[in-house]
Amino acid sequence: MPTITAFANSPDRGRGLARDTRVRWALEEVGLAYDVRLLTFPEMKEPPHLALNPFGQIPTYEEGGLTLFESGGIILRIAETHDGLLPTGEAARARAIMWMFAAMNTVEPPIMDRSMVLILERDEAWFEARLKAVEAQCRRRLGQLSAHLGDSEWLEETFSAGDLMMISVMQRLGSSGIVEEFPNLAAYVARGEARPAYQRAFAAQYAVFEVAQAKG
Ligand code: GTB
Repeated sequence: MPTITAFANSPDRGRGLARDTRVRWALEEVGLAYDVRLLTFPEMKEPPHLALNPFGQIPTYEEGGLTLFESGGIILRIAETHDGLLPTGEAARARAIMWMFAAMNTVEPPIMDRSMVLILERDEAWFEARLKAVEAQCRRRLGQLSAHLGDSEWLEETFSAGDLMMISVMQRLGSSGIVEEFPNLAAYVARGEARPAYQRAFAAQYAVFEVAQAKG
């Protein structure tokens, strides 16, 4: 059974935005049971965890003698070693992997920029102008994605790790209302979130938040 790491006390307060959720979702999609090792922020910066991830972050993934970090690398490993997240045809498989990279390298950066502006630059004189600029970038990317998706259910013929990653990335826009400006993308995110595997993953990470709350 693989072991993943997650925040003992996630700053997202159980909203499922920390990146262990996407890994949990992938594990649930392929029906692979897993253990979770919860870490405090100080523990993430100590040698035992740095030996797993030199960047001192979660999530990590341990399976037998193999240790991985980076949610994309972990999900690709899960998808490549189990049925359910990548199509069998070579070309379709390559395109599903391409969508994983598109999510992480093309769509996620402006979304992360927006989060960072909101966290780090709120008191700066340029805050409003900068937020407007990064939100314009988010809208540009989502507009392009929306045009591609059209009325399709998923990015390609069948649900894949590419959809899992793309939906996970867009969730970080949260209550900004930006995803809802593109009704087909809002419906796409809702379709992903309605999947039983996602529901189980969300519930599992939420349970961690509830336990942390109870402990105070
Ligand atoms: N590229 C890596 C991956 O995809 O795995 C990035 C991993 C990463 O950013 N990990 C974060 C982390 O460990 C947690 S998920 N941060 C602690 C640190 O760097 O010291 C990112 C995250 C954090 C918080 C929220 N939130 O509060 O809403 C959402 C997402």
